[in-house]
Amino acid sequence: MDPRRVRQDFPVFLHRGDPHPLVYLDSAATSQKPIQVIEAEARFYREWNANVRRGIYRLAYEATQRYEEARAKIAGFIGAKPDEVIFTRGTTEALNLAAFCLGETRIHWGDRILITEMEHHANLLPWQVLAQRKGAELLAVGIDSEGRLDLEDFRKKLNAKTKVVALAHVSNVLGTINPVAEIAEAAHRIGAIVVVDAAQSVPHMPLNVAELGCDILAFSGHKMLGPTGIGVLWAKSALLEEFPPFLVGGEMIREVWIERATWADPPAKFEAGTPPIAQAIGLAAAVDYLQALGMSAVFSHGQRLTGLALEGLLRRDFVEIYGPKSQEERGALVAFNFKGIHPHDVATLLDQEGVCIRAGHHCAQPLHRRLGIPASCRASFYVYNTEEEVEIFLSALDRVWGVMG
Ligand code: C6P
Repeated sequence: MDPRRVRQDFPVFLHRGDPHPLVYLDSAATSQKPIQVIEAEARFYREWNANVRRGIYRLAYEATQRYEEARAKIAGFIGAKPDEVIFTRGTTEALNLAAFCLGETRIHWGDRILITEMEHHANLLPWQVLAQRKGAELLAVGIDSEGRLDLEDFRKKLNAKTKVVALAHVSNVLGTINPVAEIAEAAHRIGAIVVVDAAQSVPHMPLNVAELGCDILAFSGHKMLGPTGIGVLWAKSALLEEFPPFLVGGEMIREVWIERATWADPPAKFEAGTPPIAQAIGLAAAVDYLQALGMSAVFSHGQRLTGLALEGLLRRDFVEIYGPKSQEERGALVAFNFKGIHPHDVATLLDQEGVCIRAGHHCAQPLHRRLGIPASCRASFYVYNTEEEVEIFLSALDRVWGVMG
């Protein structure tokens, strides 16, 4: 995979080259979009725009067909069946849906929900609210000094009362790749449901839900070259049959009376109202784009760049790094701090050189508390980043240290 060739498909790099070429190292927050995705969405509006599942005229039929084709493509990307794929607004909504529905069907007073200390708030707060609503117990599995999941702590906390284990596949701060298959096997032995927040993994690595062994998986379109406003909840058919609807309204019903209603089959049962039609079509174009690059190549490229960044950061003694020190255990991002300097200052000075990184708590406050820091800097990499950009980033860090250190 040649990132220089890939970059040419991303209009933002042509439009934002002044006064510095854009060095975009914040794809973990949201990725840039290739022209193929932008065009696919625009083409829908130009040529097929109609609401789906409603009209009996040809235009509406074609719009519905394109929307369902998008679902099938996205399902195939994660090795799932189309009817198991629910379109949501993003990972956050998908995890809220999962927590709400599991709360209605599986969680009772005194049950245990296990999460981890490295969760994004999107995979913490829905469980926290559910635990409070149901009188369940919410426990977090700890991490070791290098930010790996403490599997001994997991085994200790997993007991017969545990009904749900919810964890990130890849941490958005530590970068740690969690051993989901191993965790799922242990959780399934006691009958718990395994929910995976795959927001930081689906965009970056080949992923198959059957091999991963989870029951529910959530991810966002905008972190994988797709549009904002669309994400996916994948769940096993049996769970989707068992779950009540999350949102209610148009298009998710079979029959409605004033005092009661019956529900459509999944996935429609979970897609109340007009869905994100153009966004689904845009996301399918993003899947086409990633598949043309090859997900193994996407993964290796991310590993190579993050490995270079990690090596460079480890060589600088004014930098503190969070997460595993070896690249094999990480996804395509690295969080760090300059000793004694606020991450906002680092990010602001980098911005003056055209280098975009994220600074803050990255929606993972309990993790930052556990690390003993209020915030961190984070650089993240994707298909359009080059080795040269990693070098620009590292030498910009030296200049920042020269000014601030
Ligand atoms: N993380 C980041 O800069 P949404 O916002 O719903 O598309 O995704 C939420 C989410 C859930 N889980 C993980 C692991 C995530 O990384 C994110 C989004 C962004 O790290 C924005 S805070």
